[in-house]
Amino acid sequence: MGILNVTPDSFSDGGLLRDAEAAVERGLALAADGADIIDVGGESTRPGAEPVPAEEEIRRVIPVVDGLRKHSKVLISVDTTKSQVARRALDAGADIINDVSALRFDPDLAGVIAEARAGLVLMNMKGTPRTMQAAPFYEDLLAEVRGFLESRLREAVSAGIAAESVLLDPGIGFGKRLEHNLTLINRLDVFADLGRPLVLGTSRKSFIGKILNAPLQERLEGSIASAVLGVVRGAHVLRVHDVREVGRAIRVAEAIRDEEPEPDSKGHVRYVS
Ligand code: 8Y4
Repeated sequence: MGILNVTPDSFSDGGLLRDAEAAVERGLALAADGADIIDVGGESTRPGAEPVPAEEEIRRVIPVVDGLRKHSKVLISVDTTKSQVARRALDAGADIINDVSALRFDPDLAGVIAEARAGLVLMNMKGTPRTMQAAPFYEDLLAEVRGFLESRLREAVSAGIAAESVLLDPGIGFGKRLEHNLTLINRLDVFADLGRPLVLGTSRKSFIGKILNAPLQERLEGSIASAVLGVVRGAHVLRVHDVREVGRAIRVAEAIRDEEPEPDSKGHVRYVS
């Protein structure tokens, strides 16, 4: 899943139409680099970010979904928590809603997704983007995140969304400290029995910056390392900026992981993880 930000801070050169055209070009380049899904996002979810009105999010996102749909069959996901944005995006040909609120912010979102028979990513976040990084605390991190995802999956199914259309995501960086992020990546296996594909978003995030003491532009190696570990631990979809580089690393990692193991002299095979 390639990240396509359409917030003004990330893209704008002033003109609305030219912004949208540049974003479509960027999305097509992500697809050419091997992305199976393009994740279009018009609302900044940075810690403390102000909410964006639905009309503004629609102005940013819909022309880009339109343009991508015209030029490519790539799966399109739209990063939104708002039913009005989702409805317009799905009408324009989007396939998946990537909802960082996991259906907690807009009571009409689940119905819109059910009606369209669209895909849905349910992500864990403690609190809201405004509050999530204020001293996040967990009694039992893995049990809490797993329980959250299980209950949000039930909520989606109650609203008429097929379980088979849902993907789950532990929400790296959303109301988590460094150690929480590392534990969630390392213990992705605890989410396997929820029976749904797992999405992992580590690309360029601040936990990498903290480990490497590196600014945003110098986090590629850390992004690749975390993506590879994530896949080894069971991630199915990686939300990334650097599609070509991460994709090539994952191909090598998967070839190694999937090679037939050579038994020892007693005929035994054991992986030490
Ligand atoms: C540099 C670049 C530093 C990006 C921070 C960031 C996820 C997500 C985001 C995720 C799913 C972000 C919309 C935060 N993260 N959706 N969205 N999973 N499903 N920050 O992990 O990329 S936005």
